[in-house]
Amino acid sequence: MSLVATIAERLDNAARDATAVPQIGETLTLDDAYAVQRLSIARRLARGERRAGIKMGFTSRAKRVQMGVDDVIWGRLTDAMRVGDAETIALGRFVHPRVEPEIAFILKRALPAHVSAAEALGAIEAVAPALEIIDSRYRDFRFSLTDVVADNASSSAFVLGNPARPDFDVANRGMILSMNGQAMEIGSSAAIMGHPLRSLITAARVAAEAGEPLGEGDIVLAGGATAAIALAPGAWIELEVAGLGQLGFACE
Ligand code: OOG
Ligand code: MG
Repeated sequence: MSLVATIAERLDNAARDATAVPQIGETLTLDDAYAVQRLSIARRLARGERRAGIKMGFTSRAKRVQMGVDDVIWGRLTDAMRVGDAETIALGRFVHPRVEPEIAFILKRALPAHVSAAEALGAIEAVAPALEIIDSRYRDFRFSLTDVVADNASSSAFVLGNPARPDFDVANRGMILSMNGQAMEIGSSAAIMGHPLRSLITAARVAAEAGEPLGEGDIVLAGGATAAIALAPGAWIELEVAGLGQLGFACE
């Protein structure tokens, strides 16, 4: 088995068994790291999961500062990662889960690599407030850029709130992430590349360049607007996005 395939298997197993693994250690190029990610997701697809879209990472300064990584990255979403609004999530399926506030786009048609803001807007079926549960498979939630890319950008689960009309203006919307009724992180959708639509335009490019262009029905998570917070059993998480509504989940 090639090195890339060996690492993909190790990370896929770590995610399945919710056990932390050491950082990769070998020097991988960024292309190698994305190849690991593609192979690890291919293992999930072979088990029957289906592609659901992509997630963008480190699109806000708050996230880059929290994790010490300076580049925008992306990962793949599958249907098995989706959790319904207001559900209870068993934290035993994760290593050390955190949650962060996001904006999601749901697409009604395909997007090529290079699109204008108007073209990107025209492909949106709906926008929704969203929560992403990230769960690095690396010990202590510490990683390099290539480590986190190989580990599918820490993606583990996501929750979408009620979808709003596609022309809802997602620019500069207040976002409040609370735990047990207390505001923990307060931010704005403007933290996401200045405007979440920029993240969608970038998502179109990276997905097309990877040979998996965005298509009808795909979900795109634009990236955390604030730092992520750690989850604990018994916690009740809620996100309110001004004008767009709220969503949440309970942890057990
Ligand atoms: C990597 C994932 C980053 C985001 O929204 O910025 C991300 C991590 O923080 O572990 O999902
Ligand atoms: Mg995220």
